[in-house]
Amino acid sequence: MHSVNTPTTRTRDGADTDWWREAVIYQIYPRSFADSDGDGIGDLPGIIARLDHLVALGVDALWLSPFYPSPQADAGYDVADYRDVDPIFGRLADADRLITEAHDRGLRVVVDLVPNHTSSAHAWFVEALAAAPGSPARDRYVFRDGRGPGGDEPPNSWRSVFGGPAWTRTDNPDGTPGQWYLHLFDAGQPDLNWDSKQVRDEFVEILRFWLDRGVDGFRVDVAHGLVKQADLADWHYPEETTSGGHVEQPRPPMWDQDGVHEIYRQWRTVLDAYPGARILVAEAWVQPAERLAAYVRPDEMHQAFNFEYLEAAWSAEAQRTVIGRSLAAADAVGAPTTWVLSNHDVLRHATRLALPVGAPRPRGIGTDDPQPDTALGLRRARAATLLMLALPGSAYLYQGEELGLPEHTTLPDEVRQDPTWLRSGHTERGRDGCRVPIPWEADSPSYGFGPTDASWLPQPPIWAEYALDRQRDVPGSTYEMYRTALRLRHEHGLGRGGLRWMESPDDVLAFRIGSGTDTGAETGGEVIVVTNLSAGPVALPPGTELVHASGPLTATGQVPTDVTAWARRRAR
Ligand code: TEU
Repeated sequence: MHSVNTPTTRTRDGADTDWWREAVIYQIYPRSFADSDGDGIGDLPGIIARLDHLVALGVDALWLSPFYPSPQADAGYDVADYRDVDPIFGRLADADRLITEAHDRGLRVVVDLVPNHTSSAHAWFVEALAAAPGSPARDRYVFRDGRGPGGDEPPNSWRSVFGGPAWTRTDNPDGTPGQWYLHLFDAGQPDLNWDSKQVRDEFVEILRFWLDRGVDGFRVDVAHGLVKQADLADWHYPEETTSGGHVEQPRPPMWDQDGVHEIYRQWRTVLDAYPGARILVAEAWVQPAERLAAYVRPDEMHQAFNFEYLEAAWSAEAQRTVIGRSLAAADAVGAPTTWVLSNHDVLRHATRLALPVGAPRPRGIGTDDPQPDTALGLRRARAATLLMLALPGSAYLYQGEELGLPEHTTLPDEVRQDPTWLRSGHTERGRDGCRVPIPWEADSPSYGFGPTDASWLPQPPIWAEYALDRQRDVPGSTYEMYRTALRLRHEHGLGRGGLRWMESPDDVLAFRIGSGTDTGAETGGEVIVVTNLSAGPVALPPGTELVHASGPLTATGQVPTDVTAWARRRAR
């Protein structure tokens, strides 16, 4: 069994079979990365044209959010055809070219797989609606009769993650009211029935379809949701639908059922039959860390997103606890830990970390909400990033965070597209603010996102300040901070070192990390990481010198509040 302290094994031909154990993986949200044709929606040719950015940044792999044919009821997480590319993003040939061009640059490619639900426009669901109750076509989904007189009430009490009931009633072919179908998300995302052998067989074929095209792995959407408790029992903690299990409550009947693991064991055998190391990454909102670790046992998935880390408060105690617990839980099953601060579902961390510690975390922020302190958020985000990139295991970056992008917190409500806004009856603003197309060039139309001014969500004027061309080669810019961090992380083997905590004041995190082997004064060697979450400056440990920092040190060389410093032992 592997341990996080086991160095990466490289095969003799140079192929890195364990690349994923310490990989930095960059999430591309195709709608918002780069638009080649000027329609205001990003696309695969746009991504290809910008691949060199990822090389310059220094990441190992990219993960693409869904680009498959879809009515876009949930920005592509409603898949109508798992084996093609939506015309708004390009053609299947573009996906092939993207994989090849990424590989040519030494970048691995992970695609998104959405197995919990299809789109309501998927051929299977169209067939199911036309078929009779109890028919094999309906058995691929979760159809039930309603409760109450005339079956007018939903079959159970479950709520959709986006708000409203998790059930929608169908019409019979003759127009009379019919059965209800389950959708844990939008009504346009009917849940599949994973007891169906056809469903299981189909997804194995979908895996092979993309593996044959050369992808290096799959990010598995809602990996904790596929199997439901057989009796579909009522559930009386509605808020629980938005997460994957609270420690204090019984396990919800729709999340983290033991039956999901058999599915991933089967998928693992499918992946292992392919050459190279192809990976499965669980998107599973499951806590505590020990239950999440079950998804990454040696015969299941390779990684699981560490949302407990993402959600941890910006305090030394919370950070120290979550780091320790995450490492222990993953190490117990021989998996690498993962770290993530931002993605397309949460407030960008440059904004989130400015919110008061312990305050409820909104899914989105609007014009009439209190506006977070952008400077404080960025300062903490940079400190958090430099802490994260020093931790052992694999790290996920979300497009635009390398520019220090904040959430767009003043989007007009009329332009919001996240189904959450509508389904919550306009009480939850939803996730549009982290999905705004990113800025490349300050003085170009749509800040270089595309050749025209079009942008499917409006970009705020402050985007000019964050544009890549305003940060490239600018010492101290967020972009250069990321680049240097990724280079040093690689040179010092930070992703694969064992973490050793050091004595430090309560509100300061300090640890040693890295290969520790003597690979020369300029490259390699142990790094000492200090993150100051206390109110005043702290000194670097004696006998060390600064290598990198998330912000300037004080005039006397101390680490100020909300700054992370990387140091090394001073050469004698
Ligand atoms: O998200 C699953 C999910 O449950 C959480 O991300 C979260 O509850 C949600 O974002 C509400 O804030 C995945 C995808 O990442 C997300 O974009 C999709 O909308 C969802 O699945 C449905 O496919």
